[in-house]
Amino acid sequence: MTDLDAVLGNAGPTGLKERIAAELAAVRERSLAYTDADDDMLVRQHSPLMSPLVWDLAHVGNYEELWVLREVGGIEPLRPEIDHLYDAFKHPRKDRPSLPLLGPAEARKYISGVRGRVLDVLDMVDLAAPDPLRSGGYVFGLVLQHEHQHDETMLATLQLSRRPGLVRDGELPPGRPAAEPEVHIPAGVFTMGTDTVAWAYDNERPAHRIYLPGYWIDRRPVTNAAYLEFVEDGGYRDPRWWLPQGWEWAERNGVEAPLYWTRDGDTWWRVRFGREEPVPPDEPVQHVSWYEADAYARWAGKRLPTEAEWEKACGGRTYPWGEADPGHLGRWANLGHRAARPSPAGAFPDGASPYGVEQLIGDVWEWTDSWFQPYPGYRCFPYEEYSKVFFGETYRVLRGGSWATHPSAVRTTFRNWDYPIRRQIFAGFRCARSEE
Ligand code: AVJ
Ligand code: FE
Repeated sequence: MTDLDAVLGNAGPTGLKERIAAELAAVRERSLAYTDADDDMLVRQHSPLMSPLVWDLAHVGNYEELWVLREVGGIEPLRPEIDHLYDAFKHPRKDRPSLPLLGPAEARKYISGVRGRVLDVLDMVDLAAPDPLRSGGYVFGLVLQHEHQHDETMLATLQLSRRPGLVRDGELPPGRPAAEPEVHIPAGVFTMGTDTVAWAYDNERPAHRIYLPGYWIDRRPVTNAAYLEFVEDGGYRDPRWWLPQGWEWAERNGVEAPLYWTRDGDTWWRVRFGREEPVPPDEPVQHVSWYEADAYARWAGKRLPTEAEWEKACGGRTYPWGEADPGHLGRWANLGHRAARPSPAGAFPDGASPYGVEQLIGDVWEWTDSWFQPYPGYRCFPYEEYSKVFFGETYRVLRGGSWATHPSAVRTTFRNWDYPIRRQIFAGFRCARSEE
């Protein structure tokens, strides 16, 4: 199958344009829902880690203008004087509130003006053109995924704000008792990354063969109940489990449980979008840093999987359950903010990989042991600031997406990354171990 067929399916180029238009409308509805709040809420900085929500809102429109209108459409800048405000490399997040940003009403007007012209470009563009930005609608995949990524960032900001009543919750299927807690993956070669997924990022390419010795991987992400055993066993007070930098980070910041958790007598509570509730035992733990995940794994006599081990456990398909787009049915994974939380362990048996590993996609991003590095044969496209400038031994890779990740913005080859101290993202983990 060529790249183009992979995204066209049976629909042909017109079907692709319709799908893109529908996805653009859906992601914008999402961004507007997360910014449907009073102006003070939108311009305020809720945490030095995050931008004001109104920055994310205008930034997604500015990104769309740069890539679709200017780069592909050849259209002159609409408001060249604001470009620098929304360039993530010009101003660090903590400085963004003091910039002369567009206000909420102005930002909404700006992004809707951009969007109108984007739909004109979509109408005229040849999606079968050889140019890699046009071919298969790549540039539209780029802006769609980008906006969904910022929508997830906005959810993290809304969670940090501790303001109730702003984020919709929903129903999830119940959990199931575990079968065998670990799955054995036999030694052998598998293909990591992709050459064929049409909207894959440069960092997911090229596909390459990797040999892995046999290993065991947890069938499901580590739950709150399991993590609590580590907490109650004094895991946070025992340097044997921690890397020195992680130990120092936890000591300096008084970290003794996942972010948003507090203890009241024998009960642990968490704050979730401004409301307190008891920590649910069966959900995957979330809001832990890489250092905490790594310490838990050592305490448990295991280790974090490498990203190759994580990806191999998916079984070599676009999704663990096969090629079916997760967007249409809620059958395979907890993605796209169906509810504002991870689903209990075992809630998605149909989403298991051919090896029987569950909940790889959705629920919580999973920390891996790997640094964010380029694959052999990596070629930067279409710009260095998405992936290339982040490669090195600074960021750890996360895989699989969370409950907040949209289905169009994740697949088994998708790579996310963050600093090992970060906990505001919707991240948890599963463990692995080598064969004896
Ligand atoms: C892929 C989630 C690490 O949000 O920092 C957004 C994605 N790049 N705008 C981020 C991104 C440019 C990025 N992550
Ligand atoms: Fe961005």
